[in-house]
Amino acid sequence: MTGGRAGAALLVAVALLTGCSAADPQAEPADPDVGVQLFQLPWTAVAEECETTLGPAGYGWVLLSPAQEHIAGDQWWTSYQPVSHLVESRLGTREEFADMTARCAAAGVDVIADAVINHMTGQTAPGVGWAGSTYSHKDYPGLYEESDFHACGLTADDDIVDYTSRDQVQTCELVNLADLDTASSRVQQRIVAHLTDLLDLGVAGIRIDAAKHMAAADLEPIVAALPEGTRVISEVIRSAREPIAPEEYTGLGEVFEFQYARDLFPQLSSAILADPDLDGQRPMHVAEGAAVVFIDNHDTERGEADLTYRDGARYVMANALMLADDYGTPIVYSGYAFSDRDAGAPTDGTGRVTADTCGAGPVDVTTLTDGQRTCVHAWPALAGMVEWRRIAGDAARLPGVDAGDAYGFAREGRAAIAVNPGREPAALAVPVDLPDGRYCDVVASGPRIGATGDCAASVEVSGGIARFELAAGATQAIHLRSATG
Ligand code: ARE
Ligand code: CA
Repeated sequence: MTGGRAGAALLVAVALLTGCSAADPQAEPADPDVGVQLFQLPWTAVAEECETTLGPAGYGWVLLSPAQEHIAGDQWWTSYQPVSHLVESRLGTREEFADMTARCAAAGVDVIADAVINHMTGQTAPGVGWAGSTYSHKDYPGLYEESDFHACGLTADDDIVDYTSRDQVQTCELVNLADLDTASSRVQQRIVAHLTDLLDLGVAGIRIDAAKHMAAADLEPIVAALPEGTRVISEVIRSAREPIAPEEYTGLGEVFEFQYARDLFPQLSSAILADPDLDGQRPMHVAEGAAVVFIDNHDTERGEADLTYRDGARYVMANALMLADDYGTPIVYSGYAFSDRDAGAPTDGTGRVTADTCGAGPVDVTTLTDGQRTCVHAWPALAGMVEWRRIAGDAARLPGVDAGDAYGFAREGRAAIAVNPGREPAALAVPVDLPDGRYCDVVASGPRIGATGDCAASVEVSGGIARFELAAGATQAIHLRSATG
């Protein structure tokens, strides 16, 4: 990370000139860069989270669930079957959407919309959408007609069967979802109109749902038609067995890097952690500036993710390591408890999703009942690590140390973290460039800048060594501004 090294070099130069230690006790938090996915959370509740938890904790952006009109039904995934481009859904009205983006912006939080533009519904029978629009599989009156859709003709029922076939993946139907002919300029114009509408309503950018299922060349003119500075994050699930790679989409903006969590999970389950390549490109990862990294999302928590909200401290550990890293832009995931994969968030008598919000404070994951919000973004440990990351800023990630099952590393002159994924308590000495003293552990205590509450746990630093005492399964993290007294 060249910026990090240059920044660190500058700090050292300043320290030499002023005769201070390299550690700068006045370190100001860097600009927020961490995102949070508030899965299936209504717009009124998102606005409240921006004001009460996200803005104050220093999150920089929030990813929504899709906002457009969708098919009727209770399942969460009805959101991913668009019926029209009206911004009316079980998550809220157009007015509520506009109010949310304004309130989030005022709280310093950008809003990123989830744009479902590869397809319309997967229904075989005609129906009526949430906002009253009628439709059938390949007919959306006033918007799309049969000729606007692909008819791939490559499989028996035009559904994607073989992900090793680029043509199938991009022109056949993903789980029977009517596949738009995204190469057509007529379709592109309608998509651009929808995205422009979302931007006019105040979003800062978009997630492109199912981007793998559209040729990057189809997406290029769409993205080029959006205002300069629009943030674009493509969902392209990496698979070594498939021809379509996330790298094809980095010309459009960022991509979700699915390999990141896949690399981390086996390290945590085996309790053998190792440094990533700290100087070069990480294998099987997109270039650092293009990567949005995450431990889980709404699909992987229902599928491949080893760790989810249910895992409590180990989930915190995974998220803390991600937030402490110097690769990519992290996004934290926050949804609701479920045992049925398809179950939607709780609704009121009218079918609207209820606007549950989170107070600050720890959540006992063992007592969550189905439908209850997990509030992961508000967990003190996560909010504490968001603060830690802002203090670490662009300081270099230093080589890690390990002892038994414990592993830890420092961000030069700013912060240190240690984890113990093993089954026994462990002590770990991490070299840090911090002044001697006691430092509050922000994982146990939450954010410390401006905090008035007690410090729940602390770590001693002396002679350039932070001495962590880690219970089995524990994570501890300290930073320049978490010194006690
Ligand atoms: C639902 C029903 C289906 C039904 C369909 C149409 O479950 O049985 O046929 O409706 O009626 C979500 C849900 C789906 C849901 C769909 C539409 O997950 O269950 O279908 O909404 O309501 C691939 C794609 C990737 C996609 C994942 C899920 O490449 O883009 O599949 N992820 C996004 C969203 C999803 C969403 C959609 C796309 C659709 O995040 O939430 O689906 O808008 C390998 C490949 C991956 C592949 C993966 C799974 O890993 O490399 O590319 O991901 O397998 O197949
Ligand atoms: Ca397609």
